[in-house]
Amino acid sequence: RESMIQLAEGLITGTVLAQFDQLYRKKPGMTMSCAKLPQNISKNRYRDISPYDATRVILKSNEDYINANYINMEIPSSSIINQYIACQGPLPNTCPDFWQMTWEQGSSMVVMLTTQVERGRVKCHQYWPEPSGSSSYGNFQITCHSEEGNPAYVFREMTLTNLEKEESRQLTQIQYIAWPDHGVPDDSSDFLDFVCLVRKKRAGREEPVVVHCSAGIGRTGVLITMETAMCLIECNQPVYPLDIVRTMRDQRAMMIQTPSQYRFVCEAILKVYEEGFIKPLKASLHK
Ligand code: PTR
Ligand code: PTR
Repeated sequence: RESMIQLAEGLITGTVLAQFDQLYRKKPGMTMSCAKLPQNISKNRYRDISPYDATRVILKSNEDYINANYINMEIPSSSIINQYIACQGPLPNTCPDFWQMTWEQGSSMVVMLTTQVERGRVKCHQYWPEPSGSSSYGNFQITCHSEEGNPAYVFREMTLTNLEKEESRQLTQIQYIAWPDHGVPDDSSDFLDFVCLVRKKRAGREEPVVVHCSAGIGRTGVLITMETAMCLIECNQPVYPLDIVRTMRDQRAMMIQTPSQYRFVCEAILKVYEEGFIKPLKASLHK
């Protein structure tokens, strides 16, 4: 409760945003040299967004590079550690790598926070086939069985097949579509419902949830912050959003891109706290 009062006051006085502005974007001492190797340059969507070497996801092949980091968020005084892989939106030439990573890490859930094209610019390659279609990406075949949703988000159920091993797994992809990059979601209630759904779908899955937007820092950072804050509130732990951002940035640089994204998530945290979970509960009953 104290942490919430502190947060509400900080939002009014502006100290919350000032602290965010002062926080390091990259953790001092962390290197990112693998991203800059000549053979890896074409695997980065943005020249200025690279994964730390220490926490990057390593593919189990000779060409082991992908622009992705593990992010583990521990909830104190509980046994919960929410595991994520934060990555960039796949490029045409990195779709096989993306599916290889998803397979090797055992992930069965992908959260996508961008549309393929925004304001005329390509933000992410469509790395899955159309509903009831099938496509191959390197050693992996993806079949999309269903696509359903509402104006804010879309669910897709897919089968991921490792062609070499002749093994298959089910995978759920949830795409939030009402969120431009560098911006904030159009509606915080829709966004909170979405985060609740992610939490509900995550239940019982130990493996990391793959989260991506276009660069894999701004919107991805907001989602991880929100889910972490919801868990903390449920476990009766104090919520210090700046600590959450720091913990994320210690594992992937630049998580949460703009002050307005930080303000948005802080306000959403207060809203969840004030509404005392009525909304999340309703959303899960509704489903
Ligand atoms: N160099 C790009 C830019 O600043 O526009 C990198 C970038 C792109 C950074 C998108 C963040 C972006 O948003 P998100 O991480 O939410 O996709
Ligand atoms: N019922 C949800 C809500 O409005 O909060 C929205 C929702 C939409 C939930 C689609 C699940 C959906 O996918 P599926 O029908 O595949 O479970």
